[in-house]
Amino acid sequence: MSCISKKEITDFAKAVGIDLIGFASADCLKGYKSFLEERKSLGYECPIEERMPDKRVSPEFILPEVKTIISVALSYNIEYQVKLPSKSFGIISKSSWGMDYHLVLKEKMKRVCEFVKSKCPDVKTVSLVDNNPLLERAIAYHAGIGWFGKNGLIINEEYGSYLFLGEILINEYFEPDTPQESKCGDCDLCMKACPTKAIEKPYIVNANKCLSFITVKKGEIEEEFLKKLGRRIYGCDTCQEVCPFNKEAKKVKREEFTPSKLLPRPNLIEILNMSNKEFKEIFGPTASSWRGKSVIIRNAIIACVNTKDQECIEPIKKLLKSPSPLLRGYSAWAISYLEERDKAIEEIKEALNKEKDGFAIKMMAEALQKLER
Ligand code: B12
Ligand code: SF4
Ligand code: SF4
Repeated sequence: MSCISKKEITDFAKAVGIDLIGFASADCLKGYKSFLEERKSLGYECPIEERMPDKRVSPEFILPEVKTIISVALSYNIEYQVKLPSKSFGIISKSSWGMDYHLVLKEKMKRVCEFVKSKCPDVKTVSLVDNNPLLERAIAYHAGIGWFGKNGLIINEEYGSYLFLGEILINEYFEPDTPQESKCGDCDLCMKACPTKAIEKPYIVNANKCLSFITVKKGEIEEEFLKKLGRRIYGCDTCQEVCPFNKEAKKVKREEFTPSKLLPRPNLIEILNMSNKEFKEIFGPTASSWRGKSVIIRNAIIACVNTKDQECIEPIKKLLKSPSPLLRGYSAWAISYLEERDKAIEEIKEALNKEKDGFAIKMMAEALQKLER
């Protein structure tokens, strides 16, 4: 393109704090349609993914004149020492520390688009981060940002895999960059470490078994995942924590991702007692709030049971009267594990007598059955 070069865009993007940038052809996703159809037939697709394979591989549905996709990546591998409380704590994935990355990355991409338009006034651009049907990892791979790790994540040799991805669709042609060969080699540490064996084959993640999805799933969680959730309140970092490329990865100083009100290891009792206002203040500015308060508190209840934390009993007893049937149901379930048997039977029976919601009744009845066996 004559009005601006790849180098000028790259230099400007780096100047506004984008760590990695690459260029991919607008049709780089076309070959993935059959892969998506196979994945769907195997039941690996989770409900929060776009269902229509055509939409997933067609940037022209978003910008009809698109010729190039500029892929950008922002590291969230920040310099930060996590303080481990002695007890009653949950775990928040690194991807949700500090400010919501959608906003942080979009702001930087907006500046890149403005810069391009200042040189090329007629150019059309669309910026995307996460909430879009396109296969962002495949775009990053084709733009040479990194390779597909066996855990499914895009890994860059210098920055590792703690990267957020974004794209700028643009109606101008730029020479595509070269994809990188996988450097995973014989390593299979992520596959071994995954608590649910969600990485069913190298590079293939069954999203329905991934704890990251389970922490945002609405409603009831299948029995087989309850213990495996451990202390996780939002997301899962296990397959990245064990990755040798993250051990060596460059750390970044990034104010935006430094934890503020929501700590990486938040106090479970505070989560259980949280009002709507406190939820908005603590979780609202981060990427972990989109599923709402009840899902986060449900996960905290499960973490209390998994860590056999007696201090959780009183706040959980209060949740038996919560307006949320999900929380009333999970409180009864938790009381059957944490409370002394006779007291637990009495408390759950009292709640069950007043209960009208089908889900909560089922959870309470199952908790009683377990105790009276
Ligand atoms: C739905 C979704 C999820 C779901 C499903 C994830 C999954 N693995 O499928 C859940 C909730 C589980 C999830 C979890 C996470 N997610 Co997510 N998620 C998405 C979302 C919205 C769509 C992903 C998707 O469609 N997956 C389905 C499959 C088909 O797509 P894929 O993962 O790209 O699969 C590729 C590979 O399998 C590869 N492939 C297939 N066959 C083969 C064969 C070989 C040999 C090779 C080499 C490759 C290969 O090609 C596929 C097509 O790209 C994207 C944003 C987006 N629009 O893309 C973010 C995104 C993928 N998530 C992201 C993040 C950060 C996470 C978490 C780390 C968050 C956390 N800490 O909890 C975890 C990681 C879990 C994991 N191991 O993948 C980042 C990934 C950044 C990166 N470095 O790769 C993205 C890109 C969001 C963003 N904009 O930054 N996520
Ligand atoms: S995010 Fe957790 S559950 Fe999902 S594949 Fe990685 S280790 Fe497994
Ligand atoms: S842990 Fe090993 S196999 Fe898994 S993504 Fe990292 S290098 Fe690849």
